[in-house]
Amino acid sequence: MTDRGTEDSDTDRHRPEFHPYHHPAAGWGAAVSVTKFLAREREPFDGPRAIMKMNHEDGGFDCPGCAWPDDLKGLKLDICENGIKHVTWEMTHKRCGREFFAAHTVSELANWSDFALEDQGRLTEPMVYNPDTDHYEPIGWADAFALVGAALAGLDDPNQAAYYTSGRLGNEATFLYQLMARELGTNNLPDCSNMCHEASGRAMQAALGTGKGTVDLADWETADALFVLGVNAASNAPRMLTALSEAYRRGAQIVHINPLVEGGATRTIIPHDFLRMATFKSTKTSTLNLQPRIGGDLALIRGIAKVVLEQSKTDPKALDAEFIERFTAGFEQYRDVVEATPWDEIEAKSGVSERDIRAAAKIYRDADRSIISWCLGVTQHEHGVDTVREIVNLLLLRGNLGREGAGPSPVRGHSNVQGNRTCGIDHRPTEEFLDRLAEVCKIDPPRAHGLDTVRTIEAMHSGALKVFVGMGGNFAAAAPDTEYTYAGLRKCELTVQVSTKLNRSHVVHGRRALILPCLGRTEKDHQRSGVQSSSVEDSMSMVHLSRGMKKPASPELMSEPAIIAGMAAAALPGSATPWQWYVEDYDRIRDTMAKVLDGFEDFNRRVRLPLGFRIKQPARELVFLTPSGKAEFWAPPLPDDGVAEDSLILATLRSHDQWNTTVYSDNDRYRGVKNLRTLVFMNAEDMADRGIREFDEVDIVATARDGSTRSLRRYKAIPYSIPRGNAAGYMPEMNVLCAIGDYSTQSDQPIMKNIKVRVERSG
Ligand SMILES: Nc1nc2c(c(=O)[nH]1)N[C@H]1C(S)=C(S)[C@@H](COP(=O)(O)OP(=O)(O)OC[C@H]3O[C@@H](n4cnc5c(=O)[nH]c(N)nc54)[C@H](O)[C@@H]3O)O[C@H]1N2
Ligand SMILES: Nc1nc2c(c(=O)[nH]1)N[C@H]1C(S)=C(S)[C@@H](COP(=O)(O)OP(=O)(O)OC[C@H]3O[C@@H](n4cnc5c(=O)[nH]c(N)nc54)[C@H](O)[C@@H]3O)O[C@H]1N2
Ligand SMILES: [Mo]
Repeated sequence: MTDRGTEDSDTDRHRPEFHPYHHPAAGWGAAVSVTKFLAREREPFDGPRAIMKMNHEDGGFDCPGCAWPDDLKGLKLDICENGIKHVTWEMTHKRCGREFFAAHTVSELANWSDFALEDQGRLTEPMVYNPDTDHYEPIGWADAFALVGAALAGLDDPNQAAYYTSGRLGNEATFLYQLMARELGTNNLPDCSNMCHEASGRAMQAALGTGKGTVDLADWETADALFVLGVNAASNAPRMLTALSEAYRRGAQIVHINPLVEGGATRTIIPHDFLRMATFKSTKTSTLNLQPRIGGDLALIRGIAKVVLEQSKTDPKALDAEFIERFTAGFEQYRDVVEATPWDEIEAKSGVSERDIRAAAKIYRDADRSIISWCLGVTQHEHGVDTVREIVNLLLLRGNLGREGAGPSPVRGHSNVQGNRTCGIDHRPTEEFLDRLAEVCKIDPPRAHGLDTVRTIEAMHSGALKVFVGMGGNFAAAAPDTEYTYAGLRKCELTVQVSTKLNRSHVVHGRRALILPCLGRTEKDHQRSGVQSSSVEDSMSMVHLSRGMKKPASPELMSEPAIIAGMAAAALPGSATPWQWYVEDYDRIRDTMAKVLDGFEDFNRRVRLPLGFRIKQPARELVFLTPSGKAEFWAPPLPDDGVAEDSLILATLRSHDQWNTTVYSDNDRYRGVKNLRTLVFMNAEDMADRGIREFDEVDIVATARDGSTRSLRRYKAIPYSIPRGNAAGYMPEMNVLCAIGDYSTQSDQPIMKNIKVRVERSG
């Protein structure tokens, strides 16, 4: 099918298409896509102007998109297509006000698509659900807070409420939010991290005594080898393409490890390099692409380690013996386990040949400095924690830690998801943190661990949870087991959603429900002492200020800190915490944070430095806050997924044109797909075995660990370069297939990249 211009009939224009993509990532395709998007959101002028103010050295707001750091030199305008879409999405001129809610019942809206809901534009005033009319109706802020306060104060036990955070929330609001929950008496702080990088945090905490990566962008600029596992960089961290292509140009080796060869894994036009864009010059972004089977990373890394250990018998420089001796524990045991693992097991479990693994190992051995970077392809598995630990094991073998150009580098998701954890969003807080909080804030925080995302949904069902507060995000759509999660939310006595746009979580709600609309990151936040800034922390632990400069979408909007303070003051009438005083001037919140949080000393001054400041990583200084005081090797067994003959392992992914639960269009440019999301990417031979041809309609039936089944009907099969036995399709639609009980026993993360399915032609 070809593009036949404007005379197409409507059906033709929306007909699904699939043409494998052979162009470099970013560049003109991205520019055209941005232009179309800006036009649709009616933002052709404001959009670009806002973007010029984004990510700048002093002033401007932090891109609300991904958590990839800004260029350290602060000189380049390092923007990307998806960042532009993201900002523009927030700045749309469309409004979703009281007239809209008066015109549609909630039952009607529940039948709308996710796209149609968000497409109504920005929410403008607080709304409360009226069960008698089945409409959302306007409510004043004071009444809304009183309603929340009464519901929370009326609970038999503070643990009957949960406070969800999506990773957009700024640090100051984050701090107030966790303070509110803990002053009320609960650690029920589920967050999007529970579905995202929980495995990374737990693995690195255990191995290195810090839950974060240890490298920064300067390290990316000096590494000799970069290993990128389970990241779709061109779509989800596009500014990483700049780092990859610059690395390639200076001669570094780049190894992509991914069951799919993604858009950014071959060539790119550097997103901000307009001259290269104009001349269509692309740069390579890889030296080696390996396609393991889904879930095969641990075995693959083990294979690389096996080669390194083997070489060390004849080549003493293959290992950094001095580093291992001085800074690590558990090496001998690890070595024994690796040496005892046979190649046929490594090949079978990784899906990669010994020869290819040796090629990757050679790159690793030959590099003086290596960075290993990963995202959801590694974490959303039963063995996510073990796999990240194996990554750390491999780094330790050659002392790739605590020096320039080397170390672990998880690619975080939401723009401030890392800051949320740093500032107290954790359902398993440490005793030291709670002690400091108690001392500085004069509260008596609960010590028992709270509920994470999966446990929150289960508690909704059992009746143990009655109030759900969502601070951003779209819990109903993002969480696993869609029907089960919906039913849980509907059982709540009250659901409160603090949001910028209408989404699924507003129309799948509790007996009573509130929508509290807030300022977005691009907007001016006026408080008593003047215009406020909030701070955020990127993937590489840089903390800096973000200041919105756009006129708010509606005069009724409140900032997130102000909404939290309003709820807290209403729920805690006797509180000694000066909630309103904090909101008048965010410097006051920062002064308190400086006393509670490690690494935030002198916060107000340091955060105003031109590029902000970097939170010290003890592991980077080779200080390991582990029980042994050393970096710990760990020798996990290789996992066995045990898939039945007729089953496939399915991974749920993002398309190029979406932000988590927000879908911008039905296109996925780098995968060559147009006008289609209800698809499943399959290996051509797996299709042939089942008598399935391109675009045939298929049913996908997932079998959970407990034997229960969930299904999606009439999806279209697309032949794709993916290992046999594997399949992939889009989140959030495919959350229907993720059973609530199928979470990792290591991280408690839903295993969203490892769903056992059968695919058959629709009957
Ligand atoms: N534009 C845009 N940017 C985003 C987001 C967005 O939705 N849109 N989301 C943000 C968030 S919250 C996050 S967490 C990140 C997510 O960023 P990614 O982790 O890139 O997100 P996914 O789309 O889930 O893609 C997972 C990648 O892992 C691969 N994969 C799947 N299974 C395996 C496996 O077993 N092994 C390996 N090695 N690879 C595997 C897939 O092929 C895919 O390339 O992006 C952030 N940035
Ligand atoms: N099957 C499957 N499911 C997944 C994943 C997967 O790979 N596969 N990935 C998981 C991951 S990594 C993540 S991070 C989660 C994401 O889960 P969430 O973070 O819960 O979801 P988002 O789609 O990012 O949230 C979008 C909503 O946030 C609101 N919003 C946007 N900006 C703001 C703001 O500035 N303030 C406030 N208060 N609200 C705002 C808008 O109303 C918008 O509708 O999904 C998880 N779910
Ligand atoms: Mo995420």
